[in-house]
Amino acid sequence: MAFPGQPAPGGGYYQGGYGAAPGGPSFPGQAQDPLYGYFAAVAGQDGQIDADELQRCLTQSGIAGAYKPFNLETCRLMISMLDRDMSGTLGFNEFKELWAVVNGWKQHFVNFDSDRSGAVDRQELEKALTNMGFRLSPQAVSAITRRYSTHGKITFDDYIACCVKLRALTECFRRRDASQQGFVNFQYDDFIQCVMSI
Ligand SMILES: [Ca+2]
Ligand SMILES: [Ca+2]
Repeated sequence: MAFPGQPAPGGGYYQGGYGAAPGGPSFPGQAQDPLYGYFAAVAGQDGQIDADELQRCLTQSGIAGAYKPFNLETCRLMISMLDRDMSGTLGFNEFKELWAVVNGWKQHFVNFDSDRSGAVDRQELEKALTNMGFRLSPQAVSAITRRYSTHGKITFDDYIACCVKLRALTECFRRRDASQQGFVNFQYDDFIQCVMSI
């Protein structure tokens, strides 16, 4: 059953052409992956991408296009979202997943930024979130808009930060919602760990 904040059935995060490998990451021919050389160059000697390296790589890759490049806090958010082994950095598989997710979100943003102003408004954000499978009340969308907009407009950088947080918190919630009914009992300390680590 879908509930507020929960992607609708069949509307998972990776549907709609995000390009992630079906059935989870599995990269036997890692060295042959076109993204691997790029990853290795960015990651440097430790073979891991930290927030500084991610910011540099996202800026240089031109993934933001004509939009303002990502700020460091957004890069930290992105790392916390996909840092599955809790190392604080991204390994290749984690980076590859991030790459696919960010490209998917960018596509959404471009689609909903219909006047190419480089920003979306509340209505456009609501459509984008619904399209991504989030079921949120108008009050929730308004609260998100207040938090992530400047003069009612949400820039690409803030939009990605918003998507990252929403996705990470939804996953955090869903992991605890065994019956998928939209209700979870949180211990205070667990709640703080969830929210403060994102
Ligand atoms: Ca590194
Ligand atoms: Ca990691």
